Amino acid sequence: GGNNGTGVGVATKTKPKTAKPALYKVLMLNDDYTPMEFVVLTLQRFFKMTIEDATRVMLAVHQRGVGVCGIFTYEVAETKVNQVIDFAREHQHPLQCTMEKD
Ligand code: TYC
Repeated sequence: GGNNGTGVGVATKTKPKTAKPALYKVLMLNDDYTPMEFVVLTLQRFFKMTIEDATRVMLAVHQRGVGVCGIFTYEVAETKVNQVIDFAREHQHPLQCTMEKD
């Protein structure tokens, strides 16, 4: 609030800045064995993608080797990576997922 040495206050307000959290990309990795349909299902389930967006991301990963599923805070990204890896393992697919600082 303003008070320029006069003792007279001016009602100003500046927002106290809170540090923005670091963000992390969750990356899906290609492999030769996981069925395309399972990758699409995984992207829909854990990243709330439509079937159209999930298919686009899956095909990009299939063609380029890696693709971004989303960008999250550390804890959310870590949870999603673990959910994907657990889901794939349960279905005996080698699908892998990782995270990197954005
Ligand atoms: N390459 C796999 C196949 O041909 C499909 C696939 C796509 C696997 C994306 C993993 O992250 C992945 N069946």
